Amino acid sequence: MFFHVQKLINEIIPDEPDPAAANALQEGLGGQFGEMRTMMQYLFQSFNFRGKAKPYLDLIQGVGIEEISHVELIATTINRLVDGSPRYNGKGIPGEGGSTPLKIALSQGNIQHYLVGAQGAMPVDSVGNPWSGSYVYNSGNLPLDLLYNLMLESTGRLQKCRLYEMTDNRIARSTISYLIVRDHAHENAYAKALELLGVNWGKVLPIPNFNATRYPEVKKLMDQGIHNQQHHWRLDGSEMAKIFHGASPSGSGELVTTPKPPDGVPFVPGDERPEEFSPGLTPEILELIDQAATMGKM
Ligand code: MN3
Repeated sequence: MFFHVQKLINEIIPDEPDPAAANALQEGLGGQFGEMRTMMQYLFQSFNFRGKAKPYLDLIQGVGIEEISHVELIATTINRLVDGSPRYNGKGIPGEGGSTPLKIALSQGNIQHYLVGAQGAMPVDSVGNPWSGSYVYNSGNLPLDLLYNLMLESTGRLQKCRLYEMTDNRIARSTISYLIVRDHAHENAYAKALELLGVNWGKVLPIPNFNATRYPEVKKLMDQGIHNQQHHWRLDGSEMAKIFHGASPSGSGELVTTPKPPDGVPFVPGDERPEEFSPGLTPEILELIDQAATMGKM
């Protein structure tokens, strides 16, 4: 059972739209090593968990629940990057006199962001392949699952560092930097879990083998210790801290399981886009919505 707070897990810094960057970020959402995979992989591993290793279940499930918020964060970031990029901004009637308010779709990013969606994120990768359930690895063997999870986080972080080097748009970078740091935390979590199972992973797999503090936005978050923190999201108590504590396996300091989730920032729905017929509410429909909202107050 899950509860929900209508907030984003981290702040998205405003900047100009950038549809090419939005399309690059689709890899981090719906790609083979993207947030949809981490979310589904850890949730399926926790749904199918067997036996008595409860702290391991709590760790995998806690990270999986955080990943739901990462899917939400990167999808919202893609929205902000693509939304308003045609610069139509409600001037006149869309298409009036044969004008082409969506012309940008023919030359920038992913045409489907304008043609199939209404300037919003899609569950696809950066070349448009739909997200696939076959990306999910859940062998049922705990050490193997943990090893794959570590590989998944490491590859995710690698790709996000490449994304960082592709764009300096602040909308994109605020989320890319946050996800680089959280991937590092999750690498620490799975590496620590393997370490406690007797795997000297640092010798077997020298990952992470690069220091992301050369990226200023990442350094700022690491200075706050966000790469060494993990929250469990549980209202009924969690045994995650039995694993996520002590020295970080990547030598990044002390691991801390926090008693309280991050504060988050308010979620604001996007503006209306008449050139996309979105949300397409006529005055008559709006009146019905107003009526429903008023009734709800009774
Ligand atoms: Mn993630």
